[in-house]
Amino acid sequence: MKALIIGGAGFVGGYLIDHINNDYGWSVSATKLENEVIQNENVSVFNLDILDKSAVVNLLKEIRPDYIFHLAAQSSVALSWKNPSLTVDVNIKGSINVLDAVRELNHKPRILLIGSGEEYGHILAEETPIKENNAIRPGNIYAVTKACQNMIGKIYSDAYQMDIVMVRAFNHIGPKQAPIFVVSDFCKQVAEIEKGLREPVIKVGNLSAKRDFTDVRDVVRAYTILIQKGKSGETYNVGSGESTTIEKILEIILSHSIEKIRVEVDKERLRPVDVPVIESDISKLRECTGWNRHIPLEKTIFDTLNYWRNIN
Ligand code: A2R
Ligand code: GDD
Repeated sequence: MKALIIGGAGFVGGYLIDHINNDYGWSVSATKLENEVIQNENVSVFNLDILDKSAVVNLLKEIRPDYIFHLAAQSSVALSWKNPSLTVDVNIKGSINVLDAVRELNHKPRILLIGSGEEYGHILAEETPIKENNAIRPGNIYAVTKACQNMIGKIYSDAYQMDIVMVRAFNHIGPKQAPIFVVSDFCKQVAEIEKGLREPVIKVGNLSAKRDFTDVRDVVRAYTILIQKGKSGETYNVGSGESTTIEKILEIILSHSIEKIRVEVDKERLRPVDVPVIESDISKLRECTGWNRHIPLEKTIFDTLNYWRNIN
């Protein structure tokens, strides 16, 4: 099998490359932006900006992958408030370029399109945990772009009989994640406080939100099973099935440190809209793949904190 990971230099990409190399005999190619780095000898690396449609076509013709994991995105909800047009360009136009380039091929690779639990948005109390066939009511620009990607994926699958499996990924976390995301951000701040690099005050945003966190190492296992077993044209939630308040996450992180740390809300970290609860129902994923999380939340948080402690 030939697997191509588009957006391979990102957080999930690194773990996905390692997982395929360690657990599958597939050959792996991965794309990155010109300024990014993929340090792995067991992968063929290509520069690719998905906004350049002809570059996508040429690369796909050269590699002729059997499986395509489409991870490339502007992946931050926070950044999507600040840069909505970039988010729309990369997540919608970029995804159309990938799908349309695949349509032009004379073979039919299977594509895993990675969307987001954020697509559900304003979830009613009785709709939690949320199933794939629930109404979607996106609450921010990022969520809209991922909802669009999902709908466009379904159209390409139905109209052109393309082999597309769609995912709605809930929050995935772990060592090496960019500190623009909450767990990585809080762990980095605590590690810097412990090293005396900042005063003992942790800056936080909205602590009341509940989100569904899964270790990235479990998430990539779900992706590799779904690309083999997922039903074409279908969407699958990938999450833990449980939600936790950001306040609880903070409490766990702080409990691992002996420093006396004061918590301070930073208004800059509050979003214009932050939906209160996003929690997945993962029965469809379980039925299709038999997947279960292996790594408990506390371990992921501890690993992430230690990652930042070991960064010089
Ligand atoms: O924005 P950068 O410089 O971090 O690069 C990201 C890259 N990317 C692109 N690749 C090709 N063409 C573009 N025009 C383009 N714009 C951005 O996609 C980054 O290296 C990668 C996405 O990785 P992360 O931002 O680390 O996201 P993560 O956590 O790996 O999530 C994977 C997927 C995304 O579709 C998320 O929206 C979804 O899972 O949750
Ligand atoms: N980033 C950040 N920083 N978030 C904070 C902070 C802070 O200081 N304080 C509280 N939060 C809250 C946010 O308001 C949000 O409710 C929650 O923590 C999680 O924020 P992020 O970690 O930035 O992730 P996200 O939920 O916006 O998006 C992530 O999950 C999506 C799936 O649900 C990303 O991984 C997306 O790519 C993914 O699609």
